[in-house]
Order: sequence, then structure tokens, then C-alpha cells
Amino acid sequence: MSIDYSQRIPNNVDLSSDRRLQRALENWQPRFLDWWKDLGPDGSANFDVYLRTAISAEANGWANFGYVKMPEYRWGIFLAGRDPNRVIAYGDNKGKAAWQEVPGELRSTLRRLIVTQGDTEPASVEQQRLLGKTAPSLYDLRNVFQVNCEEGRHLWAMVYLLHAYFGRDGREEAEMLLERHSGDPDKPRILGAFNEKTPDWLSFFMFTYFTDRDGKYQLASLAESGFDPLARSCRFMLIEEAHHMFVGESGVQRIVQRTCDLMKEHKTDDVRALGAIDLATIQKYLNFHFSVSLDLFGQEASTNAANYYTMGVKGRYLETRIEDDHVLTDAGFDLDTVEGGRIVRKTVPALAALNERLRNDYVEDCAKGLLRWNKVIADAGIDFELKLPHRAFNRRIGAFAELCVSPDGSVMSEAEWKANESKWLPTAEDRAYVTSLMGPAVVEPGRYANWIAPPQHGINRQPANFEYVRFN
Ligand code: BYC
Repeated sequence: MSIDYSQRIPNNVDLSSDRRLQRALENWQPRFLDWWKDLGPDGSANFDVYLRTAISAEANGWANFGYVKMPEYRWGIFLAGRDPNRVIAYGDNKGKAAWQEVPGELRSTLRRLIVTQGDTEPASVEQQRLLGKTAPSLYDLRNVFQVNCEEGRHLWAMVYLLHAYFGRDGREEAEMLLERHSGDPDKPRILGAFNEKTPDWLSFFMFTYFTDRDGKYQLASLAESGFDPLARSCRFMLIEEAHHMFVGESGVQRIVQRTCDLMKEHKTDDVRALGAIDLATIQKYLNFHFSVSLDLFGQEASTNAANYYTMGVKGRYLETRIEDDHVLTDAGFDLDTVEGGRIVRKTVPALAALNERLRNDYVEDCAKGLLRWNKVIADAGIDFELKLPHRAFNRRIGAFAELCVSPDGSVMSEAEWKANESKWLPTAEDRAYVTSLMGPAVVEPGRYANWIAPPQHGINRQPANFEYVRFN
């Protein structure tokens, strides 16, 4: 079904045929806008931003580019098309028709997953709300705004499901999504990484590379859900998510490029003296964001994850392409865990290890960007390699949380770890340095801050000096 933009809430779910639901969402809409005004991109309400807006929920030709004032962005409800023959691909309900309504016994489980997913979306907007003040270019400013608007729409996607399928409980949960706030000591966001700060653009690019990539893997698993409206919501969200990860990967790459250019030109490692970010600091930020994002996959051994799978509410990454029985009751899975204070390899029941399996898929994907970043360094003839830290490094969730482990995987005493921490994670001084490079925003079209290289291409093939944001 095509998207109806004539409605107050654009949608492709025939919202006007359900007056009660439409009214309920129209009541939530002003609260969302108030939240956007208070906690969305700071001071941006009057800017004209060159944004893409979805015009169709299919994979090709879905976006339309044009200048939009962000509070007027057409947030709406867009689900990927329905396959009337879709069956559940795994678990106890394998082979049964996908559910169009929520099965009673799965109600609280599904609601909880949808709320956890929904909670991350406004959280990330809150985390990024001040970045516009220090944007390194109009191109980057436009990109953070695009990401923010789409995260806002992802919130709409989950709020629609809560309102449409979970009655009063769902409406209450939708309210709560606007009441918890990132870093709020009394009402924090649900997952750890979404209460961290995103105070500078290196953090932002690392966040969109590593944390949005968790989004990709979680959304892909929920896109396998037996609850078809959730699966279809996530399929469309995944299309939007790809741009966010591109922003992260290319952003880090441009910083690395600039650093390498300066190292070569001035024949020095000391690029801080030249106002750029040294490779060692980039590695520390990478260590932080990777380890915090690994926590988002949950415990290595998780009965929750086993239950989600067996019940058919959350599958594996690309479930239907995996060749096995899709039931997993007899299967084993090899993983690293902790025994007697040491990291040991063990075979555990595959069902219990589904979080770890998804984390493996994620780690493999993360490594690809590093290959590209390292190619920039190698092409400059510089002897340095960015590395993903060991998965046990700096963890708060799961078996490794109890161990002190270095980035190369050595287990050590807490005292030894603390003595080395400043080599592995950004120190207050590193953060102060990176912050000192930020801002004020570079607003001249085609100009870039000193610490980052220009992008290779413009958005929607626009020229290098394109005016992506007009301030009015
Ligand atoms: N922080 O059995 P376990 C995105 C809790 S990002 C705090 O392993 P499970 C985006 C857990 O809730 C994707 N608590 O849990 C990116 C559980 O609590 P209870 C977001 C945590 O359920 C960028 C307990 O520990 N989507 O879209 O298997 C920008 C036991 O753990 C954490 C989703 O996450 C943590 N890191 O796995 C914008 C998908 N980890 O039961 C957006 C939906 C675990 O003891 N969520 N706990 O009270 C899920 O699938 C699961 O909830 C999780 C956790 C994978 C997160």
C-alpha cells in the first residue's frame, strides 16, 4: 500500500479506517512534538534542512529529497509490504502462518521487546541534541539531522505497534517512551549505551558505526518475528538504518584520512599540535564504543533469548538463509565464557547462546569497516593498525563483566587493569582535547573543520559546495 501523505499522520496502514487508533495516535503526536522541541536537535526549529523523506516503503525509490523544517518533518507509520503467505521460520511455531494479531500468551514478551527497541530511538536523539552547535560542515550537520529525524520515525514505528496491538498497556508504554531520558538519574533509558553521552563528533561517528550497527542486528532479528506487523516495521527501519551506519563509517574514515594526510605532510605523529585527532586517541574511542555496544547483545547464556526463539518472537540474523532445523533443541554452540576467573571455550546448547551468536555476526560486520580505515592508514605509508579490542574487554553485561581483560584478551588483576586504563580508553584529558576541536559549527558551504577530510561524494549527488542547511 502506498504512503498517504494527505493525513495528519502519514501512513501506509490505512489508519483512517480505524478512528479510535487514529485519535489515540493524534493525541500522542503533540506530545512527541513537544519532546522533539525540548530534547531534539537544539535550536534548530527554524532551519531548512535538505532531508530525505520516505515516499514508498519498498526498497527502491523510497526517498524524496527537499528542504524541510524539522518540526514539520512528516513522521509517520510505514510498514514494508505484507506477504500473505509468510510463515514462521523457526521455533515451536515453525511452519505456522505469521500472526497478524498478538497471541495472548506472548503479549508481555512482545511488548517488552518493542518497548526496549522503541526506547533506544528517542534516546539516541537526546544523546545527539547538542552536536549541531559544533558540526564540522553543513554536510555533516545535515547528516546528524537526517539521522535524528529517522530515529524519531523509528520511535513512531514502535509507538504505532504499542497503540494498535497492546491496548491500554501499550498506550501507557508509549507515554513512558517520552518520559525516560538518556542519562536521567531517576528515569534513565533502558539499555546502558543509551545513557552514555555523545558529546563530540568523533563519539557521534563511533556511535553511528558501532551502536547503530547493533540496531541493524537487533532489527534484523526482530524482522524475523512471527508477529508480522513487527517484522514488517523492522524491515522498513532497516532500510533507513543503512544510511546511519554509512555516516559513522565514512565519518571515522574522513577523520583517519585527515590525520594521515597531516602526519605525512608534516612528517610527524604529533598531529595534536596541528589540530587533528591522533590515531591512538581514535583507537581509544573505538575501544569504548565497541565494548559498550557489545553489551547491548545481552548475556552470552540467556534463557530470555532461548524463549524468544522457541516462541517465534525473535529469530536469528537472516534466519531463513541458515541451513539447519530452525528448532535448535539438539544443537550446540561454541563460545567463550568465564570459569574460575579464566576465559574458556565451551560448547553450550545453541538455544541458550543466541545472543552470543548474534554478537558474533555483529563483530564480523564491525571488522569490515576497520579494513577500510586501515587501508587509508596503509596507503599513507603509516605503520599503525586500528584493531577491534577483545570481546571480553571493558564489559558490564554478561560473563566477562566480572573479569578485567586487556584489549588483546589478557586477563589481569583489577589493579593492573586500572594502571593501564588510560592507554585503552579515552581519558578526561583525551576527551577535553577532542572537545576543544569542536566548534563553532562550520557553516560555509563546502568548508570543513581542520580535523576531518571532506566526503568523497555529496548527498543525493549534490556538488561539494551545496547548501545542505539554510539557517534563515
Ligand atoms: N543494558 O537474558 P539477557 C538501536 C538485561 S539498538 C541494560 O541477556 P535478553 C539503535 C536484560 O534486559 C537495538 N540491561 O537479556 C541504535 C535482562 O533484564 P531482566 C535496540 C541489559 O533479553 C542506535 C537481563 O539483563 N533493540 O536500535 O536476552 C540508535 C538479562 O539479560 C542489557 C534491541 O535491543 C544492557 N546492555 O537480551 C538508535 C532489541 N543487556 O529480564 C537505535 C530488543 C541485557 O533480568 N531487545 N540487559 O529484567 C532485546 O532483544 C533484548 O532485550 C536484549 C537483551 C538483546 C537487549
